[in-house]
Amino acid sequence: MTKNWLFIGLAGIALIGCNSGGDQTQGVAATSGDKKLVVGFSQIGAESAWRTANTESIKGEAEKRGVELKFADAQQKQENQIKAIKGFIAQGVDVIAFAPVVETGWEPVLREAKAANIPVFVSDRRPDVPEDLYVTFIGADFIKEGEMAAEWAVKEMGGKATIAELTGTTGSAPANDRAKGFRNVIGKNPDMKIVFTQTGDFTRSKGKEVMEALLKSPQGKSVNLLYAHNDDMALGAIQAIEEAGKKPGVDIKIVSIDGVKGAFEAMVAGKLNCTVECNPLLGPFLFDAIEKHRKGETLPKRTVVPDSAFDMSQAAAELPNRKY
Ligand code: GZL
Repeated sequence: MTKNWLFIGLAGIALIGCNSGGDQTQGVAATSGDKKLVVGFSQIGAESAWRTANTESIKGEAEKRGVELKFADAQQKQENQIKAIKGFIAQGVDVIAFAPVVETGWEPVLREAKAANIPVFVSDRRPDVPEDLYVTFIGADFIKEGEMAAEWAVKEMGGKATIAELTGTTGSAPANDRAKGFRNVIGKNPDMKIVFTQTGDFTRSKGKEVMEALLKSPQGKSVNLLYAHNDDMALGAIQAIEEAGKKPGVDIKIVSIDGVKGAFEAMVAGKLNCTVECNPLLGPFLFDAIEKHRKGETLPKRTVVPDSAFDMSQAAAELPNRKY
């Protein structure tokens, strides 16, 4: 089966003007006549700076386009997301969008949305369901992000390192794929050895806690490179490394993913060495896709938002440009 993927630049898709509301074939605007477009959005939670920026982008774009947004925060629990989606179906929203906290367990509720003839748009993370259950999936290529992190690490460490890995939420697409991508590259370098891997659930507090325990263990003594699946866990680990009397960014080099402002500030301070950007500002992409769909256009099943990597040497110049 050919993959119908679309790579879009960060400028996003040009907004296409729409007309009347309601009829999915004639094209609709976010507001038309007396009825606002109603979108139910199930968000994962508020676990990281990335997620906060993602939420602000979704909410801001809905407001800008006059969309009535029903927003539900699931506190990182899948059962809360499923409950929210069922609620959106019961309320008869026009569109459902969600960021699946983990990959599996979505098929029954998405079949209910399909039976109710409510189109579903996937934002940020991939669900493991048949493609006919959603219109399109908009998000980054997490495997590529893992590969970019590893390519930087191999170069920085001269192909030899003892690596600790802080993984994201167990079962989530970013955790699965960032681990896979990292190993795609590390696997080609026998002296790059991953000796420890544990989840920090994408949070700063858990990242600190896990790193504290590692540094107290015999294994921790030999670690000279940390790979964190997101910046928040890396920032927590930096605190733990300092409290253990070691220099983050020097004694233990650190590469992470997201590209949030805190990571750039840590790089300027010499405590973080590289971050791979993962753009959270998905609001414009999502609402462009919804409007194109309602205009009757066929969308690609996959819209990849591209990423780039930034190291310590670029941090000071890039920091003022950061939007999140
Ligand atoms: C990635 C996103 C991840 C971020 C984390 O697209 O799903 O979830 O990397 C966030 O910061 O918690």
